Amino acid sequence: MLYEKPETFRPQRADVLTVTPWLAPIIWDGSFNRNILNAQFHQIEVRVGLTVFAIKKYVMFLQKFIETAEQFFMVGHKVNYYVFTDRVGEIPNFTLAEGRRLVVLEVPAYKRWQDVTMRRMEMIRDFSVKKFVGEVDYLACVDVDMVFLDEVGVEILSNVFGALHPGFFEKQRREFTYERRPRSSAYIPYEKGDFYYAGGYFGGVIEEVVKLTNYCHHAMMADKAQNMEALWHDESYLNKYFLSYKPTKILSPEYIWNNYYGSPAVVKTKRFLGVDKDYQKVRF
Ligand code: 48C
Repeated sequence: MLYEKPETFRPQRADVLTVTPWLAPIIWDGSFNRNILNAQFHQIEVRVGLTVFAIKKYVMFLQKFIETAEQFFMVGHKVNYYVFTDRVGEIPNFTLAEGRRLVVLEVPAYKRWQDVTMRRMEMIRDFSVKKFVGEVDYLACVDVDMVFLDEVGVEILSNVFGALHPGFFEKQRREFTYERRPRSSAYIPYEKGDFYYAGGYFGGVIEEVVKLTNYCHHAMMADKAQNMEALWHDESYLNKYFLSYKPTKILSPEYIWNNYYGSPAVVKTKRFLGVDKDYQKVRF
């Protein structure tokens, strides 16, 4: 394989931070060579799981999610789509490329949408231990009301990774919508915090995903026991986790974008985009 020599005095991106103070890479377009990475991950025959929850009305997002994932997510590698749903009969039939399969996991639907989103942590933890650990090497855990528009490949893989929230990557820490009530398990004071991570995108090796989801679930249950629920639900608990247990890789907002935030030049490609939806129609 031939490629340009990496140049000591020519950083790949001069406009954005591409490594954190704890030496975790921040993945921006132009800062990596996917051909080299694909060769590395093909060598180890990597197996990647993608978890997605399609509970109640959100089953409507699955068609486009899977169709576009087939075009852009880990193309050429082994992928298991793990679809958690209460509506098994409503999951469309998909013809998937070689080495890829879709596994439907029936789970109960919570009444409140806050509980639906928060209980994902508990469910991902439980299925990781009893199923995923034997089937895949890495997991990516994402929202379903999304579509893939560009390549999302093995460049995202690391021991434990998160993604910069598109609404906060240009902001200061005191502007982050962390949970600010000291009584909550998700509490982060104004003088702390590295980044604001999106709740709809995290992952890593199974062992690390189990630690992350278990921590977040227990933190939620501790708040629930004192009748509290963090400001942004699972996203608040995820941000608390990543403050103490820092991600080993961080994905730029290219990996979880929403057009509500326009098209800043620094975001050269919107790889994974939130689907505009009428919340009234889907949040019963
Ligand atoms: O599957 C559902 N059904 C619901 O009724 C509410 C939430 N969800 C899951 O939680 C979906 O996977 C959503 O993507 C996720 C919560 N995230 C969102 O609703 C927006 N992306 C913020």
